[in-house]
Amino acid sequence: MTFTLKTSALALMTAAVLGGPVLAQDKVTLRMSTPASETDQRSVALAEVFAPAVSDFATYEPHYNASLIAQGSELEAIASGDLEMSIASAQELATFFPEFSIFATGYVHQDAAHQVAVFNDALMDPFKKTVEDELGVKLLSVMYLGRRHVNLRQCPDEVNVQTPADLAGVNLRMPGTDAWQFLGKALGANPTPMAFTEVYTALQTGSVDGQDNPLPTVVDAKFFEVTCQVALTSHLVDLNYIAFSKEVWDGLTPEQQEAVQAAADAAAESGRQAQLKKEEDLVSFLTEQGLKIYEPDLKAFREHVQAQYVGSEFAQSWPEGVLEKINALGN
Ligand code: KDO
Repeated sequence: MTFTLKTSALALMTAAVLGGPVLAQDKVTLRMSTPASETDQRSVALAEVFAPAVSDFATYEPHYNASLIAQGSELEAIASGDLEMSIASAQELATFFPEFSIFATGYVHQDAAHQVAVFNDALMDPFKKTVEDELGVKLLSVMYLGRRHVNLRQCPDEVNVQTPADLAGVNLRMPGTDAWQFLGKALGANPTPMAFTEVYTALQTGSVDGQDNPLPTVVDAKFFEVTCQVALTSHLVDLNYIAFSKEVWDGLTPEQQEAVQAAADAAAESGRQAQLKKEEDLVSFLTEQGLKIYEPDLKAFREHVQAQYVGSEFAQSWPEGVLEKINALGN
């Protein structure tokens, strides 16, 4: 005991005099809250790529399954200093800044590469600046969540999803913000708001008919155990932004800021590749599990969804010319 105390006292003095390694208590703690599980590819990328890259000066502290902050309240928590990081959706940002609904609109982003091109383009600068100035949140990088599809309890002999008309009367769980609910309606369904962590039980008990998420989430959250079909609508190429407290950022040295930015970009890239691979591989896994997976009339879905946005209150909030710039960055 005495030996340990003396040793650590000596280590402290040496570190103080020689400017030695940062001690654990000097490190900044980065609490990250998400509704996602620990095995979700975005969580894995942050834990395995982001965390070690900043570990010299920061302790990454992830909280999964919305165990620290409820889904949708993370940005407020960062703004009030109760959280340092989250993976925020454009739909959540749209509750503060309606113009973000452009990135939450069906059939706007074309694929993962398009998301990256849009995020890194100058068109994003005013969006990022607004979030930084008004919410104290920095959007560091864009994470790929994947192509969202319609996943139902009913089998195709009961509900065969070919066009939006086939979703009439279907209670489709969508996350609980206006932008999500609008998308559910635009698909032709009857959207029901619900937190992600409640979806499995709701599907199991039949309090909803279905939900929409990318295939990796259907597997990770085990929705395939309580559903019968996936109609590959690809209605939203979905994303999350790595959101970081501006107050914490401002307290870092320029070298540390550079390291945080590089770590976020590397984690996003690693998560993106893992998620893309899973999307490709999981069709056969889900088919083996007995799910019926098929492609509906995509033209009918795209045209119907896009028509709902034209003239909507969301479209009215989009800054002039941004949709054209986004489209120009695609194929
Ligand atoms: C969901 O609630 O369906 C959703 O996919 C919405 C996303 O924005 C994201 O928050 C995600 O849940 C969670 O990270 C859980 O995967």
